[in-house]
Amino acid sequence: MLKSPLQIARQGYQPKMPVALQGHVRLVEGKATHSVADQEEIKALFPETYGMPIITFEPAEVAEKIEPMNVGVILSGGQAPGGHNVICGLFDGLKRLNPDCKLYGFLDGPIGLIEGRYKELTKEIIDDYRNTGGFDIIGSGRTKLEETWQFDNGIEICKKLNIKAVVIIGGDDSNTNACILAEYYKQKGCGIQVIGCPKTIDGDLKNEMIETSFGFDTACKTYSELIGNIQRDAASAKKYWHFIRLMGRSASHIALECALQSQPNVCLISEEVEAKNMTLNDIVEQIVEVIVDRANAGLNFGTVLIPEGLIEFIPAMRVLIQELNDMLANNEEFTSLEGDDAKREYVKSMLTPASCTLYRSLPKAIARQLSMDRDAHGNVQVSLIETEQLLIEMVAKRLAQLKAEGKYKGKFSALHHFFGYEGRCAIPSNFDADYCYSIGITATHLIAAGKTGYMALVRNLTKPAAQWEAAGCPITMMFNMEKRNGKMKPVIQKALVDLNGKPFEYFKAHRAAWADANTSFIYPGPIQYYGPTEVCDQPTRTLKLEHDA
Ligand code: FBP
Repeated sequence: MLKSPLQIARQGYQPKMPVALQGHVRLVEGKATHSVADQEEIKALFPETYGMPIITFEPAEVAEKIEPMNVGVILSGGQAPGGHNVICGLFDGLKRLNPDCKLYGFLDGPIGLIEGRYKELTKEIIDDYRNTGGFDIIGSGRTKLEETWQFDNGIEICKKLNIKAVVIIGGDDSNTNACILAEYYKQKGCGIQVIGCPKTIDGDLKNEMIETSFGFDTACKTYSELIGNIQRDAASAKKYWHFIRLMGRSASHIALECALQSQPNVCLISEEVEAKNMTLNDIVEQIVEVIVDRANAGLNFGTVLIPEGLIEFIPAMRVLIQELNDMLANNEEFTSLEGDDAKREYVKSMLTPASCTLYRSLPKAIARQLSMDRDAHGNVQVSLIETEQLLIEMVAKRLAQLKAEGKYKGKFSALHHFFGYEGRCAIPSNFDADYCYSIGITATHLIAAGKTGYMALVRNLTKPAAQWEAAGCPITMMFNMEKRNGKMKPVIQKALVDLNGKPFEYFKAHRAAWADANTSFIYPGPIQYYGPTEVCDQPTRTLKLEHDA
């Protein structure tokens, strides 16, 4: 396979690691833990895995004698830079413990475990994927691992391959299910351990224990580079407003981090939109105000960042989307209708009056996207809704009105962009390469110590990698009870942008200056892999602000 010079150079990169993981390792058990909320319910649901201690790691003088063991690994959900390095860390960690250990990858996500599809990950395969982006080493998928028959299928394949532990690399849902699986296997006494690892570019898997999910760093740096390039073009040509939608299914962490890195003229934060109970028109007014002010100073250009999940955080839109979800779930009458017009009329006739008015006010293309694009679970797929186009259309309309009233004299020419898939498989930054490799090594030590129902973590991430701290955290500790599909379920709470948190506070204190006629764009440039540490190894602004670093 042909490789670029950078690919070849990165294959030889040795990830930096916390001191505690560099040689022989000793596990230290802390005090018993409890879940963040709903302790009694969660304890009852997880009798075997509730209350376990947090585990930390210390350098040891001598190696523990470890019998050869086989481990299986699964990549779950959307791609995130660094996933391959978790697997490389697992492989190297296992071989260090005992060269006869084996690592198996289950193919295409959790379905690989359920259907018994796997491949052994040999040194040749692993070496080819060191420090690379993507999940293509074994593939990923979104099948939910939640039914007992699936768990039982897992036992069969693990017994066949003599697998002692399964490592699940995924987001909040996948780690929740990893814990349910761990509990099930422990209750059954089948001897299979389950360890989770925190992945998602969205950055919404974080809490007291998880400082950041892997992939967020690289994805945000990739998008910020592109935003910076666009901003320089905008400032050079002086004729376009760029509306840029950024991935992040629900939370706006990516948009916020990109704003902190690039200082656009406007950045919308879905969590604020919801907290202020804003309507679509309020959002349009907010953007229009900045455009008019800049036009008054002769600046008919700028950038607007829009989080992917925005549409679902506008309270009235949320109600409309919920009505559509309920209406369209397994609706054969709707599916059998021919043509967009018939479908549109059907939808209008079924909505409540308020939602119908909102639906009718939307551009037809957006209304169609809202009513047609559903995922396998019957939910609207936000990554397919072109919110940036919707806002451009509405802003243009409003500016035309203001022009007619003599209140706007500028020229509005807008271009739209969506950055998501561009960043999910980027070559991992040094931060993600180092972080993920250390997570993989941590997971091997947890497995060797017989732990199950734990998440492999690395903390103290604003410090140089040598000072990072590896840990194992019982997943039950992160649980609370939430209503899902009408039933109360134990889940890891999704972390939305905290409107009282330091990253948002900083943004709030500076956004007026960034909107201002004096352009304050920052041009972050591409991720650097080689060079001074202040250029190559820095964590995100979010992480630094959250930890006063
Ligand atoms: P995960 O939560 O699985 O990490 O995926 C996140 C994400 O990249 C979102 O940002 C985006 O909305 C979604 O996946 C896109 O999903 P798909 O890959 O199925 O198009």
